[in-house]
Amino acid sequence: MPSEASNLRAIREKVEARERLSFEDGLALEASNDLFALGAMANLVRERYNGNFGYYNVNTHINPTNVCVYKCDFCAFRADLDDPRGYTMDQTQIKERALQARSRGATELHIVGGLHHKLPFQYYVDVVRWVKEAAPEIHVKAYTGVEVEWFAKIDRRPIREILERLIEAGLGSLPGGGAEIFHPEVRDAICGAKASTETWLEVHRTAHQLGLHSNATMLYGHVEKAKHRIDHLVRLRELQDETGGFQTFIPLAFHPDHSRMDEIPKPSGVMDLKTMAISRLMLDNFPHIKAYWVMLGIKTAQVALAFGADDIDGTVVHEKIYHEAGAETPQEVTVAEIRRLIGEAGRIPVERDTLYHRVDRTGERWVSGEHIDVPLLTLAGK
Ligand code: V47
Repeated sequence: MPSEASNLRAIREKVEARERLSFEDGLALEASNDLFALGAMANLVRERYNGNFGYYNVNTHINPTNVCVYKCDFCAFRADLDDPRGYTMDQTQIKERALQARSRGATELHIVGGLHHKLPFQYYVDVVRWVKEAAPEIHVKAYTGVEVEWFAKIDRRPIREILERLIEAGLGSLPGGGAEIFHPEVRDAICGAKASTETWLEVHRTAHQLGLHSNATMLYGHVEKAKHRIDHLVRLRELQDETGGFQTFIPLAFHPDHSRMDEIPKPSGVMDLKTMAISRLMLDNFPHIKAYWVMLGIKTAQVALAFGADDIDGTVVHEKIYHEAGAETPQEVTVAEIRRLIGEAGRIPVERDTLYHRVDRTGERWVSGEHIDVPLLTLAGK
């Protein structure tokens, strides 16, 4: 049996030689508590791909409804149809939110929500249309793979047609939610009713074929084990090999408050940083890894910029999913504060739009500049 240190040494040599890490390598990384060694390896890859840049964007969240047919164990956001907490936004409210985002200079609206028992697919199409009518220049990143599969079910159409109708209405890309943990031992236990792993991957595959980019997430720190996290990353890496359509991976730390798993403690700082680093190392074909400050906390997100992350998301306003689950982060941080945090971490702050173009704010209105190309390397071991 090789010792833990010699295991890590062999992995470091692979990383330095730009070789792909195996499932077993992933497990060895998970078994290590040498946080500095993990961070140093992840940082090597992070800097190879994204140099010294630390990206952020200016965005707003809209959660059009919290009423949801599914009862995922981790969710504190959902409400039943007859729950007094339940809400559904109408055209006026959606447009107001889009105009507010526009006046604050947002380049992106992130739209996700519940799967309402009674709303037709047309409502979700209209949400996109209303936003584009109010703020045509804002990129709409909307609806997780789980929502898209729900639309296909209620509208009795194939996933491809659902996506085509959303694109026609103004959809710009898909967010990464709904992935949770792909392995059936965990998925069936915490959210078995909703879109299967295969369907989630199929929605993203189809989106990529239609020319959309998308993100991917992993919800960690609940009942899953190391092998489930590595399995999750490997499945994403395989789809990315096939399509190349993913932009960013976002590891999401579980927030237990008000959920059906509220007896589970929050993931520790060590787990947050380890998961970030391992994600960067395993997902060698993803251009970006995001430390989503809303869920990690601003301090951990800042440190994560040295553990594989190159992005800390946006100035997020009106986020509900984590805040309902006990996130203590503010609803918003200012651009000045984000830039200061990135700069203090020794990185160069760069504002990007959703599709990773540099944003130029020197004129009266923002404009998207050149695309940030990430030199993804041909892997020797592939
Ligand atoms: O799929 C729900 C997670 C996701 C909890 O694509 C929870 O840029 C922790 O996907 N504790 C939705 N996590 C959010 C999401 C996302 C966030 C930021 C950026 C992007 C992007 C996507 O939130 C859900 C689920 O995995 N979630 N409840 C909770 N209690």
